[in-house]
Amino acid sequence: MSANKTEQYATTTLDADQLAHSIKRHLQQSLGVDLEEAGPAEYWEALSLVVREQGLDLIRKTRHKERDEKARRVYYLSLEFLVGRLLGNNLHNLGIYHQAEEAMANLGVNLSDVLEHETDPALGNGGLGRLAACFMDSLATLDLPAFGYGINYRFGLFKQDFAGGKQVESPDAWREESCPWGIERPKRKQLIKLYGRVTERAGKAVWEDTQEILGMPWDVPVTGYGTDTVNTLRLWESRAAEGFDLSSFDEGRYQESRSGEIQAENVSQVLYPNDNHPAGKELRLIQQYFFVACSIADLIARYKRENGDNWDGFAEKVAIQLNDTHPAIAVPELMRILMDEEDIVFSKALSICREVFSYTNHTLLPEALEKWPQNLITKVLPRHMQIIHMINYHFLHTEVETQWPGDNNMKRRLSIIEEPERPGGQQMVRMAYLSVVGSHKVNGVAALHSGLVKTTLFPEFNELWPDKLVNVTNGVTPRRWLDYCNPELAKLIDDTIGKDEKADWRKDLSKLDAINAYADDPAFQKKFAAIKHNNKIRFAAVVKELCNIDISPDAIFDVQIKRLHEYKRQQLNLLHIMALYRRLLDNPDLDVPQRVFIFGAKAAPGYKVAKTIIHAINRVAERVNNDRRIKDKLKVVFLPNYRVSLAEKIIPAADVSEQISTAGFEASGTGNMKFALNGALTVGTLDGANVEIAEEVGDDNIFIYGLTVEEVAELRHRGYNPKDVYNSNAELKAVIDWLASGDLCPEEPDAFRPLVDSLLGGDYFLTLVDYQAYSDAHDKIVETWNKPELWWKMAIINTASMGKFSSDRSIMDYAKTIWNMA
Ligand code: GPQ
Repeated sequence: MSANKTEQYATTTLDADQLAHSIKRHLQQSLGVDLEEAGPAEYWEALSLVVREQGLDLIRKTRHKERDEKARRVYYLSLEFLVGRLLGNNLHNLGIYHQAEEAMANLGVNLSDVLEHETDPALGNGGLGRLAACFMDSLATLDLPAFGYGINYRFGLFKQDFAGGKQVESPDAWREESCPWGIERPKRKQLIKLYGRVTERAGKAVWEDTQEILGMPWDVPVTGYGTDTVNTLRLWESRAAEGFDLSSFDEGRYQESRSGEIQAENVSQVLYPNDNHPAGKELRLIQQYFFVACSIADLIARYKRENGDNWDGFAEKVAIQLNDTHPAIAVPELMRILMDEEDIVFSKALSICREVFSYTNHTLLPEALEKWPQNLITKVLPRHMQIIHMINYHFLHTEVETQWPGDNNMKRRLSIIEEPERPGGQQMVRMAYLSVVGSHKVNGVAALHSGLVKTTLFPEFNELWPDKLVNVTNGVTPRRWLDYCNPELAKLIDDTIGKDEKADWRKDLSKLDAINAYADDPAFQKKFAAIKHNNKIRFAAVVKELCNIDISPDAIFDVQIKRLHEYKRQQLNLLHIMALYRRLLDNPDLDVPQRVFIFGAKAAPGYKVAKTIIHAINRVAERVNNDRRIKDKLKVVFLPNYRVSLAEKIIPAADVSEQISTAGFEASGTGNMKFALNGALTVGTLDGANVEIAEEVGDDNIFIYGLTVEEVAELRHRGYNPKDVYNSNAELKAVIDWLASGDLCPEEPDAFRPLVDSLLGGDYFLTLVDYQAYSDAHDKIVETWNKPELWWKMAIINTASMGKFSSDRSIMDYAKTIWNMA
């Protein structure tokens, strides 16, 4: 897999002079800008074009190498790739960051100012999309042949602002600010079909009277660190299949003539802004099928170019990973092509599918498991609905029947088609079941989660196919999430453990373990703490600029950044902040360290309670930040428009990482890994990958609190009334009453009602139950903060113990246990 030393690290040999020359050339010849006119934005674009050239050159070489080697390729199908800014990351990966810095300096420009001009491509919602981006980085870094397939949305995730503390959304037309990364590839366009009907001719199914959409691929080069491998992220854009109708153009009905085109273009217009909650809209189903059908046709064409028409070898060359159930329609799509276009019989087609596909589950939330009305699939994809029935029939009447003979109840439970509970209800297609039945492996994303997938989500499947359900714990790329975002810490690590090729933790994160030896070393602690302090100073300037709030770098920076969701429990953090504030009001001279609570979160526009939580946090922030009585001991900051580029600034500056989901709900979490890697201490429940983080750092180096999965189940079984907790905890009662009182939002006294009702009327996410333990955990945090040697020792151990959580390790796990590629 790895080449010799010179090859591995000699990705590109451009020096500063050559770079400066190419930058000038692009400024003048690609952008048509004079040197004197160019500002940071133009320099950003010119340098990006230089890097794109390098990327394209290496993509071509990678393609030739792969053709010669004829290895298996993995195709990662995902509706989201939250890649973040690309220029700085690509410069790092290509090994020309410092040369670029020098080239820019020679041109009188500061590279870091230039990098700030890149708009984040927000082609994802949260963890699921960001994971796909980390995986693409690791696949290239590990020299694995891979393509990412997704959608080139015109509008990424909405931009967020606050008005009176409430979330306001606006569209993010990210490409309009220019995006030099994508390269249009008309030669590889695809035509896909929708709607229509299925007839039978000469014993064969014919799908006809369809509408057609054109899929135009845009290729984004994905560089790897310290390697010449550059993979492709191929994002599809929808277009009208035919040009406009000239006769109506002649009649002066231009708008009308283009109406067909506009409909087709709609398909790739917007990313649905829901996280852990499907939208259930027809256009979303069409998006799913559109990108799946384009991708499958594209990969089959590539297979045929390289291997000819022999389907027997297909599964040896192709592995397809389904990132959640969003691309699950790929299973009947490949079946359709094999049966209807390639004349392969059903049973053989199904076994090819099962060799090729595998599926990653990212959630246990029942409402997040995708189901589509059978009627809708029949309308949009009539042939696929027939094939789903064929798969289901085979599955129930051979496989389920063999395992549980005559057990109709089991057939009903495992059927891909869910029968309506009430008469008149509709049949629904369970996309998760379709994915399990169509795949050879199904994985959860952390050990605890994968265990629950086996025992609570798919227990019958696990009995039927005991080797099918496996775990692959998530990971994050250490290139972006340590090297790039925290250069001072990266350098301290290099200076401490060396940076020859062998010791490069950037390629083998387990090398960080050597830092454990320095956890007690006062000199090392001093350096480590100084770096954190510098990061906090820089971040405080960002807060000042964005929010006009002064925060002290000497305060504890306590951070919760992630999508807003009740199961993630930002509301628990809020209740505790309100209590801290009241404690300070009761006793303004309380001898406590200064604390800053920092939030970043977008709420799905239709998610009422989530939006109420944002509003409430902002109102509490306003009150707390402007109260002179508490002498700056407490500050609350809610950064608007949280996104990858902000995360890169917040995480290196964090002291405390809030990972406080109700146990059993956060499949893994990946922010938790990024914080610990950058030396923040976690306060968290035994949920998702927190469990494995605790194992790695040791129980003494993490603040674990709250109910476990088992205790949650027990409590639900016993029955739980939130009012009991409310009435028995005076502090908690006081803050909830305060929320409900209207005092924080006098112009709309009922504004926080949805939140209060959710807490007192059921409290499904057990916020109140965990309150006291959470508050106690925070007391322990303060106690530890007051012992700096202990604090920094713990922080260092956290950084040193994160080796397991590199996405390189995750990808090697996939390659070995699922893709059969290593
Ligand atoms: N995740 Cl189902 C999302 O970000 N969006 C989703 O729609 C679903 C899951 C997350 C999940 O909540 C996190 O716990 C994981 O760490 C992440 O996927 C990646 O696996």
